[in-house]
Amino acid sequence: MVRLVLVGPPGAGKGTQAAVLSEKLGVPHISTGDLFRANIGNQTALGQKAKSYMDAGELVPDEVTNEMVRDRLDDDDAAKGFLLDGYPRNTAQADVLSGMLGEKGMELTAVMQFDVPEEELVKRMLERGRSDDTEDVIRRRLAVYQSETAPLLEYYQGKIIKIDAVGSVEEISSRAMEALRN
Ligand code: B4P
Repeated sequence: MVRLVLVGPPGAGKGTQAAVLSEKLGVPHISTGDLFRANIGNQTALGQKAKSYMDAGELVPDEVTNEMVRDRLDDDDAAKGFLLDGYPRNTAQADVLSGMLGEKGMELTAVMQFDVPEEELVKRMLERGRSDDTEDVIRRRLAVYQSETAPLLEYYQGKIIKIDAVGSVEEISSRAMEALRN
């Protein structure tokens, strides 16, 4: 049973690798970014709340994010393990996650850190061109990562598996699978 958290700066390829790894590991891929974008697409109240934050490169408020994840982890398929992509994104969310898992008698297997130099991140996001991939918003998201998300690396000390996430998608997923086996 694998319960994995993927951490890395915006554009590091968390979503790309999560899709591959969830297939290989046979566990659901739970992406807060994708859940928000689906809510925006469906014009739900949650989507309306999230949109202005995402467009500005800020984190969506914790209450909204935590409740959305709690609902998703209550789904039956998450009982067999999961890959959390983009959550938690700060230590307050990590505390909430730890509480949610504790209530279910679960623990994280590991936290996978995707390591990519900043120039490469900016290049990937500008090429992708999602609506929040403009130069100004990218800079803001990178700054938010440094101040809010990077402290998770300390928080999860002892559980971190660091992956060199430069290379082809296949090379990186092989590195990740190899690291998980060890
Ligand atoms: P996310 O949807 O999580 O997006 P991301 O961090 O920008 O991207 P990711 O690392 O998944 O990169 P991807 O695989 O797409 O977040 C978006 C926003 O949602 C946040 O800014 C925030 O507002 C909000 N949000 C999400 N979670 C939240 C939370 N927990 N709390 C509060 N707010 C939250 O890859 C990027 C690009 O690189 C793609 O174009 C891809 O094709 C390319 N790529 C991937 N791998 C590559 C490789 N090996 N080589 C070259 N290119 C590659």
